[in-house]
Amino acid sequence: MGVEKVSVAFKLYCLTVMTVVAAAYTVAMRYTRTASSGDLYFSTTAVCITEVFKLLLSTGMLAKESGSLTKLVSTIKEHVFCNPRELLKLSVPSIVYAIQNNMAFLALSNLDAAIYQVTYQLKIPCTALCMVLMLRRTLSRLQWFAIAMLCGGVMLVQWKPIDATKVPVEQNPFVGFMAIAIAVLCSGFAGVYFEKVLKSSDTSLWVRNIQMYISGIVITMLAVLLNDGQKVVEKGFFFGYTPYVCFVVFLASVGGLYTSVVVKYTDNIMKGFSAAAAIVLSTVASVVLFGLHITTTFASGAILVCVSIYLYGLPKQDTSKLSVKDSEQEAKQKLISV
Ligand code: NCC
Repeated sequence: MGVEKVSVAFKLYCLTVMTVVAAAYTVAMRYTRTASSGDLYFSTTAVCITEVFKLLLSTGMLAKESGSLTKLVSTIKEHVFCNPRELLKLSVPSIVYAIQNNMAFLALSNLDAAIYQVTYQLKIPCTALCMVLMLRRTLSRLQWFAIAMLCGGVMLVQWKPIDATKVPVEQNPFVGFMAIAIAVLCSGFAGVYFEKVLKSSDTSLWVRNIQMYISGIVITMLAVLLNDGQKVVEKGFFFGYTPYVCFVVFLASVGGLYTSVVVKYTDNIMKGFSAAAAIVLSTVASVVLFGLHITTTFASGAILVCVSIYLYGLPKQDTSKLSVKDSEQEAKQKLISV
C-alpha cells in the first residue's frame, strides 16, 4: 500500500499546474457568470459535462498505465462493472464534490472572485480538522498554529480592493457566503475521504477516479434535471455555451485531475500549503519578470505564509518531549497505585 515514489520536481510541477489552473478557473467562471448579456448557460450542465470529461481523461490515463487494450478492459471490468461495493464507496465523495462544485458556481454568481478566493481559504483549517478526525492524524499545537497562520497569510496574499462600480445589482452576498460555507465543508470532507480510500489499497488512482466520476455523472445529471430540467428541455443542454464556458469546463477537468495527482503524492494539508506557496512564488515571479507592484498586504501575507510553512515543517519535538514526560508520569502513577 506504499505510495509510489516520484521526484520532488514532478510534485512541484503538479502543484504549480493545479494552483495556476485553480486561479484561472475562478476568474474565468466568475466572468462567464456575470459578463453574459442574457443567454446565461445552466451551471448544472457545466458541472455535469466536467465529470464526463474527467471520466474520459482518466480512462485515457488508465489505458496508458495498463499498456494494452485487453488489460484496460479487464481492469475496468474487474473494478467498475463487477465491483458495485467500491462504486458505492466512491459515490460518497462524488455526491459531496457535486454539491461543492455547484456551490462554487452559486457563490461566484453572487460574490466577487477576490472575495470568494479569500473566504474559500477557510478550507485549510477545515481540511486539517477532517484529517485529524477521519485519518487519525495527529497535529501538534505548533502545527495547528501554523495552519491558522497559513490561512490568514493566503487571505492577505489574495486580498484585493473591490471595485464597487463593477458589482452587478442582482447579486446576493448572503447566498454567496452561505454557498462558500457549504463548499468549504464539502472540500475538507470529500478531499480527506478520497485520500483515505486511495491510500488504503493499491488500486490505481485512475481506477479510483473512474469509479468516482461514474457516480459523479449520475449525480450531476440528477442535479441538472431537478434544478434546470424544464429549461434544459426547452432550450437545450448546451444553451448559452460560449468558447469561454468551454474553457471553464476544460479548466475544471484538468484542475480536478491534477488535484487527484497532488493528493496521491502528497496529502490534503500539503495541498493547502503548497498551493499557498505557489501563489506567493508566482506573484514574486511576476514582480521580477513583469515589474508587478507589490502591496503591503501582499508582503505581510507572504511573510505569514513562509513562516507558517517553516513552523509546520518543524519536527514535532516539543510535543514528543511532552508525551514522553506524560507517559513517564503515567507509568510512575501506575507503579505507585500498584
Ligand atoms: O476546492 P478543492 O480544490 O478541494 O476541490 C477539489 C476539486 O477537485 C476535483 N477532484 C478532486 C479529487 C479527484 N480525485 N478528482 C477531482 O476531479 C473536485 O471535483 C473539485 O472540483 C483547492 O484546494 O483550492 C482546490 O480548488 C479547486 C477550485 O478552485 C475550487 O473548488 C473553487 O471552485 C481547484 N479546482 C480547479 O481548479 C478545477 C483544485 O484544483 C484545487
